[in-house]
Amino acid sequence: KNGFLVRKVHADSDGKRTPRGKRGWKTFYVILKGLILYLQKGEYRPEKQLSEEDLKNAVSIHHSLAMKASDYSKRPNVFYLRTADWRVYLFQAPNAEQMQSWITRINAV
Ligand code: I3P
Repeated sequence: KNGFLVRKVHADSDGKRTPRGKRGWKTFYVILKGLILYLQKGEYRPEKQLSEEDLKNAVSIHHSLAMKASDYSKRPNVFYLRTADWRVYLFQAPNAEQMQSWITRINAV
């Protein structure tokens, strides 16, 4: 599965609150491949190699949990992703259907 998502980093590993200045929303082209969510910055080109930065942004979704962010009302269609090492991301999907589809796919891994 792939598509555009807007990401906010809420907590770094061990659940430590992500510091100010690193909490902004950023758009990525997201590719779910195996146990990894690849986040590609900029325009999506299938032939493009993942850059070093893209690899740094990649998220392991092994033993992670995705759920609708019902308590977050500033933007619509937002879900949480909590990873095995207690990182927390918010992802905004383009619509409710896409949000549900990402949640289902991530939790099915
Ligand atoms: C963050 C940015 C986010 C905001 C976050 C800010 O600043 O403005 O949009 O989250 O608030 O810290 P920066 O880009 O400098 O990291 P919201 O959009 O959810 O308000 P927060 O620290 O209360 O999460």
